[in-house]
Amino acid sequence: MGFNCSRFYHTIALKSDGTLWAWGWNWAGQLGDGTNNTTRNTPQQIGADNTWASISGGGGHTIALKSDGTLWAWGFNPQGQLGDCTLDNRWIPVQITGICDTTPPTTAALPSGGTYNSSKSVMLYCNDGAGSGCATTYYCTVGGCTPTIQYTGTPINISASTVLRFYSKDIAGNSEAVKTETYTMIQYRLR
Ligand SMILES: [Ca+2]
Repeated sequence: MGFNCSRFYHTIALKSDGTLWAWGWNWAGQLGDGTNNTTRNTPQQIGADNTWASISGGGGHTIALKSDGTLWAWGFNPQGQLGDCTLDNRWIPVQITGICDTTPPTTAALPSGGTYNSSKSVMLYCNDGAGSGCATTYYCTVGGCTPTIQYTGTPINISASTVLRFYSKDIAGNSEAVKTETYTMIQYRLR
């Protein structure tokens, strides 16, 4: 178990199982438990991840590394000390990429919508250009739906006329507007 006490009354602990715990004064969200100004007098687990590797507490903020080498920060941020390209206090860990990315990614469906006479396996491709990188793509296949199904890279099988709606988020948290592709299936019969 590793400990790090910051100078301003919050404590961060890393357990040997890779989980992260915090308690103490939380005036700027520095505990990372999603609350602000909620003083905690017992250890709170921060998220559910068990891949935390290293921690450091600042004045009102916390910096941590995961075992995959990614850098995360949260808490007090009026001078940009988190490095997340904002001056907003963060109440949960946010990934610090070193890239100030304010542009949403762009997602394309392949094949695109159209009229087909056989079922299609549709892939979604997210591109974030030189930004922070694509994080998650969501889709749904009922007309007018809100995309909430996480696209995992497995093709979406479209065997009947379908309105596919989808969008992606990048690592910096930018979301693109929901896109729509309409697939019309025509059945041919042998006479
Ligand atoms: Ca971006």
